[in-house]
Amino acid sequence: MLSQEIIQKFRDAKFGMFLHWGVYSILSKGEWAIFREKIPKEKYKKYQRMFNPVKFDARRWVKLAQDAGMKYICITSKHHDGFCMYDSKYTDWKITNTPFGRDILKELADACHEAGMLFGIYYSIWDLWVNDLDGGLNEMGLDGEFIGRGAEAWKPGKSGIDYMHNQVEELCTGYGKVDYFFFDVKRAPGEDYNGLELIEKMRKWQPEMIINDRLGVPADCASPENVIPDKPIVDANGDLLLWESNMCSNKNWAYVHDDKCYKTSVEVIRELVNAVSKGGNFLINVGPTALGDFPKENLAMLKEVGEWMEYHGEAIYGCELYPLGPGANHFRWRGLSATVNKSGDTVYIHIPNYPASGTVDNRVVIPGFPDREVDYMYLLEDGTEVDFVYEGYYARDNKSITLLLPREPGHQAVTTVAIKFKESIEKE
Ligand code: JFZ
Repeated sequence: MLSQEIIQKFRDAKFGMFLHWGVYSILSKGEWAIFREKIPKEKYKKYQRMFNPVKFDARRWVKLAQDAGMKYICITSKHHDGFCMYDSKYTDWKITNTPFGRDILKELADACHEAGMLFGIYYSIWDLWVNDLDGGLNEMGLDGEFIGRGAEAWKPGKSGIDYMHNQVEELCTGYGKVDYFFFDVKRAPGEDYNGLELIEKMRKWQPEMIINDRLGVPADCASPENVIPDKPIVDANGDLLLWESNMCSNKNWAYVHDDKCYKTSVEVIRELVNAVSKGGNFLINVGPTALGDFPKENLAMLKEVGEWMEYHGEAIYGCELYPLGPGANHFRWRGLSATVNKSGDTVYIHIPNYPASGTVDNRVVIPGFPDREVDYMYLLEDGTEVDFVYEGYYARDNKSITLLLPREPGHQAVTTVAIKFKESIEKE
């Protein structure tokens, strides 16, 4: 197992960018295009001849993520269509055999290391082109359902497992430090990839790398998809586990020209705050175009998220969930949430959609702090002091607190109030 220190370092990073990018981006029908469109494999090969993302600029991508307040990125090195976005020596079906010819993973890894951005690799275990590793993909129906032997019957074979272990070795040894490894995905109970042995090898290649839980063996990070769980993810003892929600920014992972259902910055900020207030990380996806651009809707979203993060980052990075007292459920049900910084001297109350949610006029009632007395409060966005009174409806002992916020709305996405306590001042 990894040390708590390494786990905590990744947890503290909170916010990352997921990138789904490959030859399928040309089809613009999602990363499952070959299956969904039932394209014969021979025909699909033409996308290797077509792939030429002349706008790709690794440093620019990393800067866009950094300016949005993200601390890590995670890119598809290979999706289920088997196409390698890096120079694998085990296949010709790869980026270095396109007109573009450059090792995209290498350029991104270098740009991340240069910028101090944590670097993560997504790797699909299933591979349409590899015998013994196709996950039944060659027998997949329109909606990804098995139409052949069926998921239950499918098992990976030795040559496939070797291929996969070899590629994981390439990825873990050829790209400098890798901070995060995102396997995708063991689905059927019969799938066994010698995962324990692989993880043992991976720990040697990258002793500080977080490995997600989709290889089907115990690993470091749980990976709920397209949802923020209702509650923190904990182990049998109730201790918080490392977890990260990964989420599309529209309705697809890879670029789809026709999919304009992009999340706004407001939605993304609220999802992030929701995840962090439950002790989790948040990985928002971007599907770059065939040319290597980000969709303009994503660019706008990233910029605005970055503006919010500039003022609110202290309530996110390195923070923990704050277990409020009696009334916490009611408080959360209203969409309100809380985080606390490492030293514990500041609690942050997050109010989405102020003044509409959970508020009466300019008042927001929060459960109190039974053993601490509040000294002062202010808005993170501009430092304006927030008045408060010890009253409300959460606890009979009058420990509820009513925040008296300014009349005009705060940040539309999430207005955050920082609360400082008397004891923490006296300690100094
Ligand atoms: C997988 C991929 O099939 C998909 O294309 C994308 O890359 C996504 C991130 O991962 O799909 C999954 C994997 C796991 C679950 C659902 C979809 N899951 O655990 O619910």
